[in-house]
Amino acid sequence: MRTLWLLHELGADFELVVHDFGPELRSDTYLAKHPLGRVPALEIDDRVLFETGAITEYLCEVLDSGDLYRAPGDPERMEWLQWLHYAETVAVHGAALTQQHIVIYEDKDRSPLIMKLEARRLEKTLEVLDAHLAGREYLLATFSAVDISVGYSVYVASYFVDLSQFIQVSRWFGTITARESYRRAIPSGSDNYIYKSKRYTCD
Ligand SMILES: N[C@@H](CCC(=O)N[C@@H](CS)C(=O)NCC(=O)O)C(=O)O
Repeated sequence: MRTLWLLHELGADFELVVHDFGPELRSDTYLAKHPLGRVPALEIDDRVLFETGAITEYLCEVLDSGDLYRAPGDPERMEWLQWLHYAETVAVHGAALTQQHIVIYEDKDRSPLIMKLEARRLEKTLEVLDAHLAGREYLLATFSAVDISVGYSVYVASYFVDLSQFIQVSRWFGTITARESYRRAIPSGSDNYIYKSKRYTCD
């Protein structure tokens, strides 16, 4: 979704190939694109690139006309890289919670302790974002690819924590998700859409 959101924002000409989670991702054909059988994988210039952070950086490098990227030498380069990678820090807690609440089917196999711990650690990452966003419209001086990267992670987080407790994050998330590119990237009405509930808690 991060990559899709970015591709729309970049106005790129691309073809989207959707794979169900399951055996298809473990086929030899797909494993040749992504050796862990995960999404996304980007096929570009007759080569394949995996890892969303790298995909974000590469797409910005080759397709952005200047607004979304902060190239080496840009005064905001350091912060751009920081938030690009911070997105992954937030995302791993979302991924762990998705695994606990959704991927593991049986209650007996779930761990309330892990669920609580991961939700709390996720909230800590949002506290940092909330403090940073005070007095700022976006993560950097203007909207950039890192708003998309972190925005996606916050989108996942919203299924596991109450975002309204983070006033600045909620305001910023509202602003970035009002963009047409976001609306085009979010899953809609799909039967195999992973989050069926508005919010998952273990209390
Ligand atoms: N750090 C990787 C994470 C990739 C990843 O774990 N993707 C998940 C979906 S968000 C996936 O494909 N899961 C399927 C699986 O693990 O079988 C990236 O950002 O590309």
